[in-house]
Amino acid sequence: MIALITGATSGIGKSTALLFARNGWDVIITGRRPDRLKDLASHVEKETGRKALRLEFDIRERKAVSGAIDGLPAEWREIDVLVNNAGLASGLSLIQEGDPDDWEKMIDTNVKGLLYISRAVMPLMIARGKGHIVNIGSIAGKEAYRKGNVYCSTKFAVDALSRSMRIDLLEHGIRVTSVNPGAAETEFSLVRFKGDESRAKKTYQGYDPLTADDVADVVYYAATRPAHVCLNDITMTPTAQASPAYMYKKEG
Ligand code: NDP
Ligand code: 8X3
Repeated sequence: MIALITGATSGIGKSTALLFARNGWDVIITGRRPDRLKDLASHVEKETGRKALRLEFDIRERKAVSGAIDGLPAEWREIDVLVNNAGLASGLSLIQEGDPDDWEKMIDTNVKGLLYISRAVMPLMIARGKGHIVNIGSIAGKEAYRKGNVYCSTKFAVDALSRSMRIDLLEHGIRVTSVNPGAAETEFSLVRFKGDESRAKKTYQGYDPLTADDVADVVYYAATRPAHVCLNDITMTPTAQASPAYMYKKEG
């Protein structure tokens, strides 16, 4: 069995790739940082004995994405599960003060990048009459929150794409699942706050956030249901979080 996980150099994608490999899957791992891809591939191979194929590209570059999938060696083309995980938030600003460069980064990565890789992989699944696409959405794709504007919009788009894919791919026997996490402690906030470590750390203080492993666990669970079962939409939060805006934090 083969799983392709985008954004596997960090956080949820890295945990997901490891979990699939630990359960006997070969993995295709993607991201922009070659050193991290290399480290993960050797970790996978040493710890699990499974194979890991590295694909280094910026998911915003349509030709690079389609070229990487078109160029897959024959033994890697039978992708059973595509985990559309690569994504980011860039900045946290009121809409009237937002930086259009941040907006473009988020839209190009979270929406267009997801489309590019899906467009390249779906024909391979259709040819086999089976496959599973797991899109990593967010609670930000279920409810908007203050200063979340464009990030929320991209995740609302992911939600709409999951629903649309499920309909369009129905006749091909391809399952589509949306996994929508709340706050998970990864490099997400470090990226959102552009390297400001103390601000990123603060995001996860005063409660127990989700871990990348918690999310990977749910992705793997969804991917390993019997063939006739499709989990459509799974929203998961830390116990201390009820919605993007309601977080119970302990003082101190
Ligand atoms: P991380 O920052 O830890 O990981 C993000 C991954 O996405 C990295 O592997 C990164 O790889 C990849 N990525 C980002 N931009 C690009 C790009 N242009 N081209 C290729 N790969 C890219 O964050 P998370 O693990 O938290 O995020 C994973 C997904 O989960 C995202 O879609 C995020 O929106 C979503 N999410 C996260 C939540 C959280 O609280 N952490 C909650 C809900 C959803 P590289 O930099 O090497 O390219
Ligand atoms: C990431 C979680 O609440 O910061 O999607 O939007 S949140």
